[in-house]
Parts: sequence; C-alpha cells; structure tokens
Amino acid sequence: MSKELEFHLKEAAERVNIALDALLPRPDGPEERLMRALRYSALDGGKRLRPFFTLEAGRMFDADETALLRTAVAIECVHTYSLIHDDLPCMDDDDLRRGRPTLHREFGEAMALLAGDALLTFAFEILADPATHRDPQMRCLLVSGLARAAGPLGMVAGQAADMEGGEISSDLIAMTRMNRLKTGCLINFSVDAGALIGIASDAEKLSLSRYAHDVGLAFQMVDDLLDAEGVVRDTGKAVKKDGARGKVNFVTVMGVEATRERVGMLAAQAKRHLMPFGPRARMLIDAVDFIITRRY
Ligand code: GRG
Repeated sequence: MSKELEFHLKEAAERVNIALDALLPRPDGPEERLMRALRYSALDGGKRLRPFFTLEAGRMFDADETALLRTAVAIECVHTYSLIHDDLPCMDDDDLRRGRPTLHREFGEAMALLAGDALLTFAFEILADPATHRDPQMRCLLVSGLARAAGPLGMVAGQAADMEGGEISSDLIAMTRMNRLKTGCLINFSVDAGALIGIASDAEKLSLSRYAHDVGLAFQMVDDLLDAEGVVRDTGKAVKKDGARGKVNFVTVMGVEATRERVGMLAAQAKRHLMPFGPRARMLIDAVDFIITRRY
C-alpha cells in the first residue's frame, strides 16, 4: 500500500471515529446498555472503507467536508447494523467480528437486534439533519439514495437471497446479482454520495458509479478468497465458513484461480473508469490495489 493511501485510509478512519463518538448518544441514561452496545459495535475497529470512498470521491470535486463526513458516518452506521444483524443466530450465527466477540455474544440477542435497528435509523436522522447539508433537496437525495442502497431492492434483498441459499445454487449469474445487492449497493452509494455532494457532472457520476460497481464485486470476491484462504488472526472473523456450511460463493463455484483472475480483471476495469479524472483520482485508484491484496 502506498504511504499516501495508508495516510488517507487512517485519516478517514480517525475522522469517522471522532464524529461517531460525538454523534452517538452517551451511555449514561436509563438505556445505558443500549448505548454501550451501539458504541461497542460502531466505535471499535473496521477498515472504514465506505467512509473513505465517500470522502475521497467528494474531494475530487472539492465538496463540503462536513457534508461528506456526516454522510460517511451515516453509511458506516448502516454498514455496522448490517454486520450486527448478519452475525445473529438467526442469520450467520457468528461469534467473532472485527477480532472481538460479536455483539449478541457480548450483550445478548435482543440488545444486538435493537442496536442494529438503532444504527440503521440513526443513519437517516444524521442525513436528514440540516447540519449535514444546508440544501433540503440534497438531504432528500442522500436519504433516498441510502434507503435504496440498503433497503428491499438493495442490501436487504441481497441478504434475503443469500439466506435462501439453495435457490442460488451454483448459478454464477444469480450469485453475482446477490452479491451485487448484498455488498455492492452500499459500496456504490458510498462513492455516488461523494459525487452527489460534490455536484459532479452526469458523466463524472457515471464513471465513478461504474468504478464502484467493479470495486464492489472485486471486494466481495476477495472476501470469498479470504474465507477460503485467510487466517482468523488477520480477518478478525471466522474463516472457512462457507465451505463448512455448504454455502456457495465465488470461490466454491469458480475455484481460487478463476476467482483471482476475475478480481484482476475487475480491478483493471475499475481503474480504467477513472482515467478521465487523471491524477485527481489517485487515491481511488490506489484503493483498488489495497482492496484486492487485503488480508483482512
Ligand atoms: C443483515 C440486512 C442485512 C444485511 C447483511 C453486509 C451483509 C449483509 C452481510 C455481511 C456478511 C459479509 C461478511 C459480507 C461480505 C462483504 C462484507 C460486507 C464484509 C465486511 O465488510 P468490511 O470488510 O468490514 O468492510 P469492516 O469490519 O472492515 O467494516
């Protein structure tokens, strides 16, 4: 990873952590346990990749930093909610997340469910707040964009398709669609939101959206490679789960080599989408290499 990318990733993570800490309710009222549960999940760990995308995409157009940061925080809240719910016994039933016990292992199932609900709704409260953007129309676009990415035609649809498992079997097209919805939509919105806040042109928005599409798919394929070949010490979550549970993923269907090859193709294609931006897109281009070589 280039020193510059390392700096920008770290900076995005630090800024998001500080903003989240300031925005999340303090654990000192009657619902103290709920607030502690929110903070347990939201504040510690995570690559903060989605916020990085929003901040960097927006910076290409000199977008307002407060709007970018608050939007990035909202997106991270939705991402964290999805991880909490995905780990629940009724879904993937996982014990480890970001190198620590999952939220339901630490706080119980009911509290984990509620903390996920709270983070999801809190995200929209943040976006709808005039502090995020002075223009109400922009706030509406951000709210509806995030809702579409996370909702019944986006991430939730992908998760439902994943849960149905058997229906997808080893059909590569259906599996690509499922992953596009489950993981890709939110990654897409992370990039799109930066372009939206930065008032990018339609052509610029399209190029960035295509970049995000390919990056999102490559990201998921790498996740499947990590499930097959990664180690818990690096990933901070259980590995070799899909094979053991008889779940299909890109690696179980195509094998390691073909998956790697596709990741390489998607990465090259993602970078090509950014060519019109020249050096302005350097961080987003470097991020592709980080995503495809990551070990966590
Ligand atoms: C429960 C509605 C609902 C959706 C869950 C995102 C998701 C859908 C499930 C997570 C399962 C999973 C491991 C998907 C693979 C891709 C992915 C989202 C990995 C985790 O994202 P990272 O690597 O996580 O960015 P960190 O911890 O770095 O934030």
